[in-house]
Amino acid sequence: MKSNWLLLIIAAAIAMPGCKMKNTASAVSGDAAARTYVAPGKYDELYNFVSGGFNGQVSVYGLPSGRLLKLIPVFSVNPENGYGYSEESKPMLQTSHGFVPWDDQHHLALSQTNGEHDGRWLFANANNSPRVARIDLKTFKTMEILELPNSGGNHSSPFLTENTEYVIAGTRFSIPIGNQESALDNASYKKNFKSTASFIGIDKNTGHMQVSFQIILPGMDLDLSRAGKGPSHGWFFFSTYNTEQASTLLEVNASQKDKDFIVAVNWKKAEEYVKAGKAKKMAAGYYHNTFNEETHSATSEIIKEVLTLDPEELKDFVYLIPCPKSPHGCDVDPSGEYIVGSGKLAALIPVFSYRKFEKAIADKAFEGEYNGIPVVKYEAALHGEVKKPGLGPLHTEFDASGNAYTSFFVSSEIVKWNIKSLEVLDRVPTYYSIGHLMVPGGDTKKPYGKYVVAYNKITKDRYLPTGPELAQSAQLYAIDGEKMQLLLDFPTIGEPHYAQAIPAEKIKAQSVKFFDIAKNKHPYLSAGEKATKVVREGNVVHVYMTAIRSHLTPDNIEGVQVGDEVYFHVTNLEQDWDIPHGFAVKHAPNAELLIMPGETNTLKFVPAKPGVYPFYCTDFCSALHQEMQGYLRVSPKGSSVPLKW
Ligand code: K7E
Ligand code: RUQ
Ligand code: CUA
Repeated sequence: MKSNWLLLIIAAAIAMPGCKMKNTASAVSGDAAARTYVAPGKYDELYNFVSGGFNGQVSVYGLPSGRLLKLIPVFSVNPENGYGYSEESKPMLQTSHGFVPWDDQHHLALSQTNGEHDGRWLFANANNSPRVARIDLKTFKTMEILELPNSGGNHSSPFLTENTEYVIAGTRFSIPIGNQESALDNASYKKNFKSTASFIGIDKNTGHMQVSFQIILPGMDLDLSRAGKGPSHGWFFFSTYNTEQASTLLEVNASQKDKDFIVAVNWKKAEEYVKAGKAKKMAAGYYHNTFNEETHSATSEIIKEVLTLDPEELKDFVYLIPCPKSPHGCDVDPSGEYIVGSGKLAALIPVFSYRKFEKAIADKAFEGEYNGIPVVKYEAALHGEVKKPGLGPLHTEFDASGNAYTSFFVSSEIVKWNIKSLEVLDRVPTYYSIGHLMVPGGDTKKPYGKYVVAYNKITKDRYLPTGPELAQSAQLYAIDGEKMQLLLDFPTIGEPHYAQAIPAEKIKAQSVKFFDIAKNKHPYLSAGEKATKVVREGNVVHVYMTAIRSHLTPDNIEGVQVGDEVYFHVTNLEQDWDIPHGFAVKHAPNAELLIMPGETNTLKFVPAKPGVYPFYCTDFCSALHQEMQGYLRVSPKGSSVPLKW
């Protein structure tokens, strides 16, 4: 019965009038449904973490079902769980330019040990206000956000080294260092504008981030990057565009050169320079925000300086490899030997060999210098070119059998090719216009293979129409056969760029179910109902409140006056999985709180008018959920009504 039903759907799709892409339905074969169907109550095989683009958040899907499991707020506020609204989470979004509750989130990186995903942390970049975040995969919570100094746009980020020694972040927009004002002509650009590559050291045990050093590069735009691995461990590769160093990127201006560069950085050598005291201290002022697991609260620290390295002075640790026309993706294969550049305007894909590159440096096979940095001869570092693969190559991922998968924006397809032979093996259309693509584990030494997911820029007619504004889209393809096979479409939250996926086993067992209230060190904790109270300190009122099925304590509060700063510190006393309580106060603009079992969260409210303000639990938690409510009496300023609860 089930398969007949499916055939009907497929037949209907083919017959659909106005279905412009004839391939759409025929590209899906009969077993696609069986391969993506995860029965109710069954778990998916993989977690898929997907960047949210200009939504600023990260979403988590199950694969192969494409089911949305969770939205993790990172660089955007999220009313659903109070991120960015609660007093505890607000410091996470502080920057040297104030509270920035939005960003453009492009890339994700799962932490690695020995070149394999270890399931500990997920790093995310903010492109606009340069920041890097760390999400803990035990709680799926954003635990840390580090602002980056001397960065004009944190696009080439976060990409990490084989053992998560560093998370690397490269500037997309060159800017004058220190961000002083400058005229915007080509001469000023060449003189004042620089790009930076930040090497963010990661603490092995805690995951804590700090800017270990920055490399100040000439004013070209760093676009994407990857760390070397295996033989190329110790190196890091960035793609660049606008090596003309033009202040305007009108095509004539910035793409006049036949080739831009891949920037190869020997970070082991950079480390030595830093150890030898050769880095320069530069004044800075950037935010480092961390969420403390014991107090369940975030704090901000301002860091005053940064160490910088200049490759025009310190030699032999930065080299350039010519790469045809406006390279975008810069990807290293699982063996660590091949580096794939993707020129957006090039009709071929150059593949470089690490061994040849190494030899070229040893032999000084340079074609010249660029701003004092040696440029290796193209042919000397080249393994070969994939000829006429498609139009507009963007990104490349790898399987475990020596094949590469490249996304082509202009021709809207995924092309599979062999890394050694450079032969094109297969191509499938994407609906429509793919940006990134992802093979689970495709950036590691051991790809899990099996699927490739396309993250598309244009959705058009793929789903029921929802007016001019449509959800963005991902597509799942099987790659375990000789030919790629389209299995599934699923909508995404925000614009998906890069994504990561990891087998569920690596995360599932360690997932925290609730917080141990005995370990809660929040300064305004109420460890039980007896500990609840209301305390006035001048015009600040602290309400120590508890929530447990099915009441809030205290539930009637009097003696608060107009203009008081009222802080409701609500502790969820439950010690059971999936029993959160919510909290909202009538007219309080700070959205709501969602308090997990064992946690304390704070909502700030400054009443502007006298009256009676109901408050209540917003999350349906028990049969008597509706009864979880209370009243706040607000009297005029100077009133003699005493504090009472
Ligand atoms: Cu190609 Cu920002 Cu990674 Cu998007 S970038 S597609
Ligand atoms: S109540 S179950 Cu408002 Cu009907 Cu929600
Ligand atoms: Cu607590 Cu609803």
